[in-house]
Amino acid sequence: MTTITITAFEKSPDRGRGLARDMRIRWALEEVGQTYNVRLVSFAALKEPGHLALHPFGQIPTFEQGDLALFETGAIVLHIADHYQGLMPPDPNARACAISWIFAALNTVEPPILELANTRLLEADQPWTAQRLPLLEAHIRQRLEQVSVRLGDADWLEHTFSAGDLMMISVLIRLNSSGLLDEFPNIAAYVARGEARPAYQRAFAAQLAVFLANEQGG
Ligand code: GTB
Repeated sequence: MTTITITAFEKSPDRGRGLARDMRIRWALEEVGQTYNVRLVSFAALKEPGHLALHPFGQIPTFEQGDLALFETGAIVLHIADHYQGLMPPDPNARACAISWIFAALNTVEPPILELANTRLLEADQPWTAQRLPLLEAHIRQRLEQVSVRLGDADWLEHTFSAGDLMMISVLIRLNSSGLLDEFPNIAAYVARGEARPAYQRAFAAQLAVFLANEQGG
């Protein structure tokens, strides 16, 4: 099988805490047992023609295998799940449900989480921010409540672990340090279940190793 190469930040701003989006791809590849190479990219190189040919928005991650070059984590995880065993139920209806959760994670749950993160990062000193933050947190709470109701006391969103869970947990992990997950114990436990998976642990260690190597190299 042709080698898989993904891209990741040369110096991730999260200092290897697993928040950059290459983590989702690493995790998916670990779940299906596929080895992969990583090409580390600087922030400057992201916007250069070589990388823009792979990713029109000049971002990470990308996925290359033979003639195929993909961008967008949703598309990449879906591709991996469809081509290797371990992330997609074989039944066509169950597959369609798993895909619904990938879209739900990216289209419905992630946007308010990103809005909160961006407001904290980019608008912290703006006069409107103190009033805006509770509103943004309320948007997130609403989504968490809805996911919490659907999840109930199940381990995973649809019977068995799937690419839908991988994407939903990847999105929710961003809230780990916010305190918001503590309000929804079943979601906190769901995220912890995902993080405890050996494939997640291997992926996390691999991306942390990039940061640690950088630290040592100066
Ligand atoms: N919709 C795209 C996808 O899902 O693939 C979004 C890809 C994306 O946002 N990539 C980011 C990127 O390349 C890295 S992950 N940004 C550089 C740019 O746009 O110029 C986002 C990210 C970055 C840093 C942290 N962090 O430090 O905590 C977390 C998440």
